[in-house]
Amino acid sequence: MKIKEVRVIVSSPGRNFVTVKIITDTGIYGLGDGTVNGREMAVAAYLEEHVAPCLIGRNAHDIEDIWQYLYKGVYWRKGPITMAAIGAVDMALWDIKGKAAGLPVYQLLGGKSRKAFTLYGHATGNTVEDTLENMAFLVNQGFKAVRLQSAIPGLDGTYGVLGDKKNYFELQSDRPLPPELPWSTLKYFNMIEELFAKARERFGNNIHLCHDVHSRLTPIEAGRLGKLLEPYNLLFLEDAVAAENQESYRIVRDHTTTPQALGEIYNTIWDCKDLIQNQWIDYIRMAATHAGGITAMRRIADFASMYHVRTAPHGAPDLSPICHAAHGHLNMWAPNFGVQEFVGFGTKQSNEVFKYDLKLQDGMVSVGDSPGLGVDFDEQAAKKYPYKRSYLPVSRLEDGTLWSW
Ligand code: GCO
Ligand code: MG
Repeated sequence: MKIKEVRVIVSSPGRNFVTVKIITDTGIYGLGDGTVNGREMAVAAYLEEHVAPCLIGRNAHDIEDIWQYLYKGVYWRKGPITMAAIGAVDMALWDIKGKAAGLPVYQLLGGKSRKAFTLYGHATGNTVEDTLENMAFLVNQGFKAVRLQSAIPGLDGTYGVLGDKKNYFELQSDRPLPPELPWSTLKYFNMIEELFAKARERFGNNIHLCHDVHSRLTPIEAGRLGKLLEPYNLLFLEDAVAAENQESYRIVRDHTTTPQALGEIYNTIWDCKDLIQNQWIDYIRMAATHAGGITAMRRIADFASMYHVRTAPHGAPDLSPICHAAHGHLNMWAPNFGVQEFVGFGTKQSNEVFKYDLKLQDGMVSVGDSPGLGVDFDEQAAKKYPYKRSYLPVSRLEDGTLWSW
């Protein structure tokens, strides 16, 4: 089954997505997601100019060989753009293999390990009360785990919480340049305990709670935060510290029993190797798009399972429904699956463009039996939504110092 054509489509049905369509000489095609938020055109150029010509004529069944060819074979390993390009191609090839076999991808991975997979939804708000109201909305729908984020009093704008009624900064667009948001660790510490204390008071102990710090703390501050939140029994604290230096997590681990989750910006298994091997983290949050596809995610999950680390794939709306579907298949299979982040399958606009075979019920998702990834992409509909330049915000301390986002 030879690869005949590789199409790269950048569209913006609500937000930008990079979609790869690999067409074979049998007529079977596969779809992949290569979206890197705020750097979409770099992936598109990488794919069109450097990757697509090398794929034409290859056997679409040779997923592993193509993966190695695009990773080792280019000399320049790793990096978000390279790995997103590999991720998109890899997903599309698994989609093709599944369609050719007449089987959903989770069957090719080894079959179902569970009936459905558990989600954590997002509750955010401008006040603790608002956040808890949004949490009530999710709890009433049957969600078993919720991530809580609340605006920080005294700071104008907080990560994941917008004043202008849109729920998430990820849905912003039409901004000429990156917006800037202030950060104060002191003010953050002054509010954070109340959020979790009130959530436990109102919703009791039978629901999982998570929180994303977005890499704003130093290791010792993260240790302190973990300790402060221990009474509220979090499922995990996410991205407490930026961990280019994986050793930092030894300090966090030494100071708290609050479980740690990490990995949404990682590209390869090497980025999380020490964290996993030393058992400094509990959940690995890498995404199929950014980590190099299903082939890489499978390897990472197996490696993590040796060290009691579970998977919790990134599920932000800046991944396209194709990546969410890839996670669905991985989550059905992975024996060490933990939880899946969920911010909806898509918007009204993106649902015009992407189709997927996933069913949400009671805070869990089941994956249908469609062959391959069970996704489709309407190229005509996508044409209505051309690419729009868009950026993530930048974070600064109140004195203007650039801070981790
Ligand atoms: C999450 C993430 C997102 C990211 C976004 C960046 O946990 O869902 O932190 O909110 O910030 O995906 O592009
Ligand atoms: Mg995050």
